[in-house]
Amino acid sequence: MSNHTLAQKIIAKHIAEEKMTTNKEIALKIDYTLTQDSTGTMAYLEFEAMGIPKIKTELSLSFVDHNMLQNDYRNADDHRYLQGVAAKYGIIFSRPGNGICHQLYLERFARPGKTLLGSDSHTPTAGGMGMIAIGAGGLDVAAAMAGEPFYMEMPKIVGIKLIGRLQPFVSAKDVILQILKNLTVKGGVNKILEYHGPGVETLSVPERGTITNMGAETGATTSIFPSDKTTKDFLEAQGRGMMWTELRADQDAIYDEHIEINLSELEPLIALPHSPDNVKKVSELEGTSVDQVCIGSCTNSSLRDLKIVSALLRGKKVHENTSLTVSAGSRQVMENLAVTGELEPLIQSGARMLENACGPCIGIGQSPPTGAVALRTFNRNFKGRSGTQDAKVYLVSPETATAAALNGKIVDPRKLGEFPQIVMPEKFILNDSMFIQPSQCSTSEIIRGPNIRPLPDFAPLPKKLQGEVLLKTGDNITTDDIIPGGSEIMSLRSNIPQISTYAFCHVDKTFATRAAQRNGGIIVGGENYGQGSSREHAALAPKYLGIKIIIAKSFARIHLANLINFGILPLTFVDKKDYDEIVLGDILELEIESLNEQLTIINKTKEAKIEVNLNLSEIDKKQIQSGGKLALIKKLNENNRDTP
Ligand code: MIC
Ligand code: SF4
Repeated sequence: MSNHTLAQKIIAKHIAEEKMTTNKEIALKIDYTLTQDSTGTMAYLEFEAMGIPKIKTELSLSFVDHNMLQNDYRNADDHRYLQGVAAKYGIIFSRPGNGICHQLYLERFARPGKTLLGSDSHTPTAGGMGMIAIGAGGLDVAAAMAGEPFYMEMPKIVGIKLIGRLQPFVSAKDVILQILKNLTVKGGVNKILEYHGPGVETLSVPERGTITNMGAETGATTSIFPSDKTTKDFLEAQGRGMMWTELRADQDAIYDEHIEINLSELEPLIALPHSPDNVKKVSELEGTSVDQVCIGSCTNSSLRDLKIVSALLRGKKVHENTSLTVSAGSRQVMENLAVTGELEPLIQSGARMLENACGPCIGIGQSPPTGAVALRTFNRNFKGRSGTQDAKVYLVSPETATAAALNGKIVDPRKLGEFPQIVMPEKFILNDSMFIQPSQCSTSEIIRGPNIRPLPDFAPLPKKLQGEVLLKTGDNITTDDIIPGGSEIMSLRSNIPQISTYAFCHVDKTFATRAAQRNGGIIVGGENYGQGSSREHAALAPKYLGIKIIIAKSFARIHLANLINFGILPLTFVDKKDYDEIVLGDILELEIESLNEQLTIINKTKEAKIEVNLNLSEIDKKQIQSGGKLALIKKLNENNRDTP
């Protein structure tokens, strides 16, 4: 190999069977997996259904970090179930309060050159450590724990050359906001964003993690940085120096696409409501009153970020009209801040210290007041995700967030004066006591609360499908639109019949009832249908309500895979103009003799034909024909058991 990108090198080492041909399906061997509580309950119910006695990966982790409010027994029951499953199957369990999965993973487990599959769309955070880390639905992660490879389209590799050095008060968040401005929320679909160039060495591992984390918002399969001296130093400071290995692209690596970013020229940036790619300069919005500032989330909650925030707040007070919350990404971050005296300025400034968890990022607490402006260091500002439908959420760096918290309005952080010098520890204070190793467990009993319901069984697709168009959406519909977050609905993640009643509740209140009454139907979508989260509930709930077909202009990667996994046919318009010809209430019919690449839908109401594409790999076809991926895996396992 002499002209390979770093991503290609790691994929080549993990590829099973096929060649690495762009846009062709490949099977990737998965070394590590991670789950979090909100997607984990379903993933483990699926894993249990596979009948495998122990996980087959090198290492699998189960984090509890999303819904931790425990506002009734259901959430607490989910946590207890997850802990029992981890003990039984050999999975490391990260206790509630330990921190956010992606931050913890980067600190304690990420290892250059390995592959990671996680049931969370921000799993690519670990790409900051030179890994191929991919977000997927729970069922794909369960299959990886059972030893199955991960099937995906071989992505194009986009080379992002970084030159120059970030100026004071401009940080990693501004880099990824600039990339989002260029690429938009769908510009990364089926691509890997690979960083290279002299600017790379100016960024620390957590800063790289901010960039790879939010690469997910471009729709990219993953993002990756080289593993260099900076990576080595970080691993050594985490007491894991022996895990380092140097990894970089070949000198003459051939990228499919090129982007160049001059870090020296970047300014503080801000994503406006309601999309992470709606990016402007902070200076253009100066003076806008700000009601709430939230610092944290898997994008910006590292020790580096909170040290800066602490230094900027030292000796100052949060503006009286603005509420500031701070959530550290991990207990390690919290402990290190406490020991160096950097927690105190946060407390004294009036910042409200929240638990080390996702919290407000997914609408669990801190919903802003009616019509409020909130500045958040998070990665998504989809309408209503904060829990307040008419709130205006802006995405910013920790520096810009702090400037707003102090001034009660949007201010270019470069006006805050001298940029503070922070000192990163040569050795982090380490404490792994909140990780429970399976060998530590005295019992491996799995306790299921009454809200944890078995997975529904789904029948294989019939040959003839007919249904009414029950919903027609615009572009970029998010999985938050399909199944919203918030602690109430997230407490139902292990109960498909219940959670299904909330499908599209903020888009069309009548959808779930109409779907149930008509025994299902059809959804029509625009571009990038299903962007955002990996939650497979966004496929499972419509499936449970009887939806068998979704016709869209295009689909987001993880959601597309989830639809196929649960046997919903994802069709795309051959001619996108046909989208305009379908209206709510039309009756559509599709006969499927075989799962061809092009199919014809008959609009019975309009007596018109619509040509649609069905892009399925051979394995996808088998899944759809068997009633979904789980049914197929179960069938294969039974056949194996029957063979002497
Ligand atoms: C998100 O940021 O939307 C989530 C909540 O982390 C989701 C996972 C989930 O829905 O549980 C994600 O990003 O995959
Ligand atoms: Fe948690 Fe928000 Fe990160 Fe999702 S994006 S993992 S909800 S912090």
